[in-house]
Amino acid sequence: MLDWFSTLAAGSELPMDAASELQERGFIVLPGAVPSERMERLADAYTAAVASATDEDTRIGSTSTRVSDFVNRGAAFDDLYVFPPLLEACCHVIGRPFKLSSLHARTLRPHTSAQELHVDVQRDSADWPLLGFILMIDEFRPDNGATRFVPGSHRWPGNPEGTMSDLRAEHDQQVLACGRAGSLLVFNGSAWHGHTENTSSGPRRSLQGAFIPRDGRAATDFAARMQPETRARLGQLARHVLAL
Ligand SMILES: O=C(O)CCC(=O)C(=O)O
Repeated sequence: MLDWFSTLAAGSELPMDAASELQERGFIVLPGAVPSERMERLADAYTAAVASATDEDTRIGSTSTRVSDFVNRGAAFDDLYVFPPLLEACCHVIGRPFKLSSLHARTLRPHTSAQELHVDVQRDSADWPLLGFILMIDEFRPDNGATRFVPGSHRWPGNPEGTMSDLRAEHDQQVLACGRAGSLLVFNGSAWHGHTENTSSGPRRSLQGAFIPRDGRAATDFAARMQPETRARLGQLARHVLAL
């Protein structure tokens, strides 16, 4: 059997400066992960997939609408979770064999408040370390809810809830992860983060997911949900990443 982890870890698709920034600051933005000429089609596919999802797969929260399982919503989304720089980032952050835990759409609606600063996983969980990623379907800007991060916080022993009295308040070290549509935000799930206020009149659309250690418990059971048409087009690497 192929040793996928060693093969991926030996790759050189993630520039060295990006790898060290991810290690030091806990997040990076990779511009042009999806070339601008492909973004209109991808955004159209996103809108169609969100519109046709069942109520069961759709969660309407206070700021965002989420639709689960973008592994099974069309070929337009296939490249994202096997994007080589993303898988190399997993090797750096997770450090051992990993799998996809979730891949969902998140539309942050216009005129919504900031999310609480949080981490995605507790250190004593089987799902730690977690590597999160967000593909910007729309540009992420200061006025439309760009994700904020507290650089270096993935190395701190505490969590925001143990440290801050108002988790929605600005943190004095926070920075915004802005980028053009098609940029890929990659982050260590222990970094303190959350979306900011969307004061604009437009939605901020994104595809978001997470990778976890292979022996962790995936948020989505991709094996159980696998559609025959998806299975038919999956390559070996995708099958491995989905733990099929
Ligand atoms: O949408 C964002 O900018 C961040 C989302 C996030 O942190 C989460 O859903 O846990």
